[in-house]
Amino acid sequence: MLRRLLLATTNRGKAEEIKRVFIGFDFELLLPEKKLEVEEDGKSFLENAYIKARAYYEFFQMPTLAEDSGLVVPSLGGYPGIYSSRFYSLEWGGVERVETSKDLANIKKLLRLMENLQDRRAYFFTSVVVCTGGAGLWAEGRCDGHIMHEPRGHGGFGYDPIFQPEGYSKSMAELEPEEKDSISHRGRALRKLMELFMVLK
Ligand code: ITT
Repeated sequence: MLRRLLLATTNRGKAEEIKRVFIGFDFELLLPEKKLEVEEDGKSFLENAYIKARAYYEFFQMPTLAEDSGLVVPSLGGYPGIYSSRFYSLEWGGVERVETSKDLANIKKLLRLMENLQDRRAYFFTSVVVCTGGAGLWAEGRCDGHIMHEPRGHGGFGYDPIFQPEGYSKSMAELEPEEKDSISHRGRALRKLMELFMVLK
């Protein structure tokens, strides 16, 4: 049975990665025809993923998958964290002007704030939620690594050019797409979700 799932995201990088992990499984993934203005005012990735999934489910009335993710840097007190996509615009750490793209402004701000930091450990985290109204499923994934001193590579999106995954001498943006999926927070969370789908089939 082919199951339809709405992907509640406006981030193309995310959507591509989610679609890749679903290849070979019996799902038809749909993107929303309309972007909803959802206030992501939760205090955790999980809360925000649920807020998005619920809002899209209620509007489109179909099973919806949403995810909330970000980069956590413990030596910066957990920032950018749940503010990862709009880190450049936060008063915290000083507002960074967007010259070419928001992703680059985020990277520039993070490198500026970490210029003199020895402890460069960081991790990507994601919470994925599937909402069907009366019930939901969720899974989480994490990918550990370090923040590099300058950007490298052109793959992926967001902070990938400055994130060096543990055990690699390349940035996340230098990995092949399937290689990123095999170790990424998103790939890990989605594979756990698949296990749940299989068990509950
Ligand atoms: P939607 O809410 O529409 O899904 P968004 O980009 O606003 O899109 P989030 O609020 O979850 O989504 O923010 C995620 C941000 O975290 C994203 O914009 C990147 O800056 C960063 N991020 C998440 N996963 C990443 C990855 O795999 N590689 C690099 N950066 C990532």
